[in-house]
Amino acid sequence: FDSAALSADSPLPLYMQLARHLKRLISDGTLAVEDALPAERDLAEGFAVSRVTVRKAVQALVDEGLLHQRPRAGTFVAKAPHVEQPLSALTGFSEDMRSRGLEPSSRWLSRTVASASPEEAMVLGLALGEKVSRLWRLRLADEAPMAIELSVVPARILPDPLLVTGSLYDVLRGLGYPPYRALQRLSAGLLTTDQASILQVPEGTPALFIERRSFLENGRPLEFVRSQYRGDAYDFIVELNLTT
Ligand code: 16G
Repeated sequence: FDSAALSADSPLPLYMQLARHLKRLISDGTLAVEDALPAERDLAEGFAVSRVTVRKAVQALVDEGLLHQRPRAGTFVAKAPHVEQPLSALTGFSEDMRSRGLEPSSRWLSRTVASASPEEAMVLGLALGEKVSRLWRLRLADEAPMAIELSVVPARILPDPLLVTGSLYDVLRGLGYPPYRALQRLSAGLLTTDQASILQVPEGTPALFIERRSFLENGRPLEFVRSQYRGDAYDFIVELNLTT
């Protein structure tokens, strides 16, 4: 225990400082998935704080899905849900998670309307200077971070990212622009320090990088997505057929 990690002079309440410190121990791998957290009493002594402070810090991380409690067994570092994702159907994250009984949610990393970059203009078939809505989101399942996703949609289709409070695909369908077809590229990579900290996994954790381009039924581009999926949380399943 590093009681110097907490400071009574900080404007941040002690329980939040402790929660932040425990989070760091999880994200740098000191506390691994399924490791038991030391007993409340030991944490309180080790960090020189009250048991109430420990309880509040632990509860905050339970609420965030980083820890889970098993009655009479203790508190453990939570595993991300493991998802088997077929690659044959054009579905969105929210519907994928719901169909597995997991509750989808998102945290905004940023949202902007801006002129398309040259790359975005080329991919989305836009004139230079045309506007796009950019939605950069952390996607979670039952509060566990699963993927980081940057979706870019022409602003004449989605004029304002603020229209999206839950599922992007639901909003696009509601606006009369249902995704009809998509091309997807999967590649393996290592997460950068920033990506790892957003996904709350140790730096250098393997990930799947997925790019998706979706199209409308008339063939016009609808979205361009770049995402980083946790390698430990996903298996992608493909059906193979004999070609004749
Ligand atoms: C999926 C799609 C992404 C799409 C999102 C919509 C992949 C690799 N990506 O994550 O392209 O924007 O679903 O999800 O599958 P939503 O409807 O929950 O916002």
